[in-house]
Amino acid sequence: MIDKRHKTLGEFIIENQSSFQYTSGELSKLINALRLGAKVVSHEVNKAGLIDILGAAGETNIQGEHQQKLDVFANEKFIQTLKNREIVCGIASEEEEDFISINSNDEQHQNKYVVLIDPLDGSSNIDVNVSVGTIFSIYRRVTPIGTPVQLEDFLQPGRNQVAAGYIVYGTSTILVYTTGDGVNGFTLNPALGTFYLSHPNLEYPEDGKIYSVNEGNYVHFLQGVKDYIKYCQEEEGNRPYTSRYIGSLVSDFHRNMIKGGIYMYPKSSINENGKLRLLYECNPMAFIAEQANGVATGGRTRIMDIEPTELHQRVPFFCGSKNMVDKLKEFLVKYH
Ligand code: AHM
Ligand code: MG
Repeated sequence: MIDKRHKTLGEFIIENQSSFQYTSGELSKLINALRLGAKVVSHEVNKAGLIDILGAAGETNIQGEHQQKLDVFANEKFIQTLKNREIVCGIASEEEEDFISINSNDEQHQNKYVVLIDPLDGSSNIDVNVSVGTIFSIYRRVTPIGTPVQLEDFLQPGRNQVAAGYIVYGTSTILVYTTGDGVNGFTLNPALGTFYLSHPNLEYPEDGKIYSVNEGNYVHFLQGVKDYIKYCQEEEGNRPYTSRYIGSLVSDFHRNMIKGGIYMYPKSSINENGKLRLLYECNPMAFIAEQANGVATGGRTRIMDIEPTELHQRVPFFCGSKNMVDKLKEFLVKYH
């Protein structure tokens, strides 16, 4: 039975529409479209284990197409959903080399938002049944409404974001988002296809006990990061911390936000800018983190203050409970 106290995402969006700064209903429609995309992708991700079996049997889907890789599927579904609903003027995706301008007729040019999306992050985890996720970020265009979008509409610093969110396809599917007024999480009831408000006002604990980093890269890290990792492992006070690393940013982030922790993808001697993408991964996560009383930094600079120079730019990323990130920064400034 459905608990009457739990609002649906649809109800929540309508109730909160008036709190958006420049409300016209457009942003609500846009979040609704992402909600729909999330349900379609969630359904497909849950069938992922069967794809090999279906593929082996030479099965094709309803449109007569062969089974696709899930990241390609997710990319197409989100783009299609946003295009069909005619609510954005441009989309940039981690899966696409260039941005997409939605300009098939004049009316569509009237839309003022652009969406940047990582349709299926952590997709190397799919084959082994580990959680993956979608990350999205929404900006108001900076070029005039009614004209085709330009690169500068996408290359905006993260502090300009109007909304950002992620979907974790985990033991349940959870959609978490912010419009700059706190962070809320909604869990999908797959039987009904409805998201319910399950995590209102999500906030990082100020301190935590979890550190998440790919320690296989330890020898390549800068000395400040190495020292901080050693600090996490020392026996003193509430340390040693627990090490947890799934290798799916959304899942590692989601757990750390709820339990208290720090996520790190530093630069190294083999990846001079780290691995994560500023526009599709770091900025949206940073916006959510800050809205949840957490901190997100590239080391010295606040993630959301970095001026982007290219669509697929990578940056080092450190994010989590305030006290933990502050401590890490103390180690970083000693050397760099
Ligand atoms: P992807 O966009 O190619 O999926 O890569 C991003 C993922 C993140 O989800 C995850 O935190 C990170 O890559 C893991 O990288 P690594 O395997 O180097 O630790
Ligand atoms: Mg990614």
